[in-house]
Amino acid sequence: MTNQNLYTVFQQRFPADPEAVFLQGDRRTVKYAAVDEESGRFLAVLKACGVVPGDRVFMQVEKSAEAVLLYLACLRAGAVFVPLNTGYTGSEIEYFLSNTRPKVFVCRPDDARSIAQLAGRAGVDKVLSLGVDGDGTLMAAARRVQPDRSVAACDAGDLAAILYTSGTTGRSKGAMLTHDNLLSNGLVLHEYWQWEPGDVLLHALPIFHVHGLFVALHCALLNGSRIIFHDTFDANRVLQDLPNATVLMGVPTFYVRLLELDGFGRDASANVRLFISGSAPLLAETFTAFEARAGQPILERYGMTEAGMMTSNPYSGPRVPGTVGFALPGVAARVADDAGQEVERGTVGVLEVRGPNVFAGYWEMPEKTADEFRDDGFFITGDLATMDADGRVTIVGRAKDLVISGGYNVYPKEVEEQLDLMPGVKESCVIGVPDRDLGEAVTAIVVPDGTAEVSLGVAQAFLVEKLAKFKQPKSLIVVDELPRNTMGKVQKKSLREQFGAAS
Ligand code: MCA
Ligand code: AMP
Repeated sequence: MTNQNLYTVFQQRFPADPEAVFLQGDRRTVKYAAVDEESGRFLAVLKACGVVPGDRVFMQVEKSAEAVLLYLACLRAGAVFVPLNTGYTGSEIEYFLSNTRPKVFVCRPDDARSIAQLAGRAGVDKVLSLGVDGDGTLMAAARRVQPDRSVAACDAGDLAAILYTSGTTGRSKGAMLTHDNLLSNGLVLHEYWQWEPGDVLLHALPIFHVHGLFVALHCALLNGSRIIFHDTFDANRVLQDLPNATVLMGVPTFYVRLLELDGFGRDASANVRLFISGSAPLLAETFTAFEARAGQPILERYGMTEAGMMTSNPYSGPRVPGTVGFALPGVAARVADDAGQEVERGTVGVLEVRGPNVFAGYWEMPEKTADEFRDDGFFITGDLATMDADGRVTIVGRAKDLVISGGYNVYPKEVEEQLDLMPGVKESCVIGVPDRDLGEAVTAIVVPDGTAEVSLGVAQAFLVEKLAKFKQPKSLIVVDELPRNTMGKVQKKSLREQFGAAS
């Protein structure tokens, strides 16, 4: 049996040219010829820490070429890579530690002390640090070891990564992704988006979520492409580098911000053959304005942590604004009613999918996993959609209570639970209101109990240690009471209507 480790497929596609560039980062450039050796040093350090196949490795570090090489080292070790949003706070990390119990935690140098304390309490004693300037204990150890040349033998169903995703119950769940989930999706996208020799990817997404870590990196790796690697998204810097790139992947906010720049237009985009958007709905007005300015339409696709990419507008055929295109090859999609029965074409239902892209379940949560699958293996996305006679899918809303802010998911329940603990708050409700820049902005609606002052500033200060910044309310509205239906359930729809004017 051949080794099903995803890294072996990347390795086979590394360009033969010794000068071929893999990552052209903000501080350094990594050639493809150096990837085996550099990731091999990290691999040797991981092994010296006792990492064996199946062990979890946490990474919460700033974006850097080294962070990518660490991901590749984890694949090679057969370890399960667990990337954490750099915005997560101590209390969020504490939960992840107790949930998936890593063998090693790689953190930012500045966090080394606090993470060591949290990790120690969870029985995790191997904490390494990795900074953006080649600093930290991981780099120091990597310089001292000989590169390990091995790639662990894996089956297709072995776990490659766990990505945390929140849920309507408030607690995060670890979505288990296998080598085959990642490889099958990468290969399909590579072909569907017609990657070609010479393609250069402009990468300005974070690398702790599916979009930046898997969709973007894997397509480029499978193509042996050069990646212009920006540490953070800055529209001006993207504009500067567009003439050197052929593909850009981003969340809708990227495109909204590019359109705000006078210098953005046909000339700047002339070398780019593909602008891809996903992670949140792309407004039709953004699509139209972009096409008029850039002279080419954005290609919108649709995905989810648990299922990678599921649908995409076509590369060659019409890209229709407001739609997310067709089920990708190998992915079966249906729009179904509450019982999982396909509804008539054009009717709204919940989108369900099945295919090699669909995850292996939530880490140690068999009931939660079972809740989200039908008996015939279809995964229930929780997104409301329609499918036309040709199979084109339009996402029309969400059955799950979710706010997407700048491409980051925020589950209102998690924020409400914290706000309800705040002095002066009787009860709270969190909704997303339309926001020109972020798509939706987290908004808190609070009923005070009169015992303490309640304001946006007070709430943000109260939440600072508890919730990542992107989950915190951008505005706070005080009301006398929350609207409820006869069953006593808060009517979020009516709050959205009342307070949902675009900002
Ligand atoms: C940053 N902040 C945010 C967000 N990002 N607040 C709410 N929502 C956000 N998305 C905070 C910052 O901490 C900062 O706080 C303040 O808001 C202003 O930051 P700003 O400079 O405007 O933000 P930025 O640094 O420019 O970031 C905006 C961004 C970024 C570029 C849109 O959020 C981003 O890269 N989003 C991509 C997310 C992503 O990759 N999603 C994919 C998930 P302060 O000033 O107080 O410090 S994967 C997925 O969804 C599926 C699988 C799929 O289909 O792809
Ligand atoms: P995540 O859990 O972070 O992977 O986010 C997945 C969710 O993002 C999906 O369930 C959708 O609600 C949303 N999403 C991703 N891409 C799109 C898109 N192109 N249009 C609308 N919603 C999207």
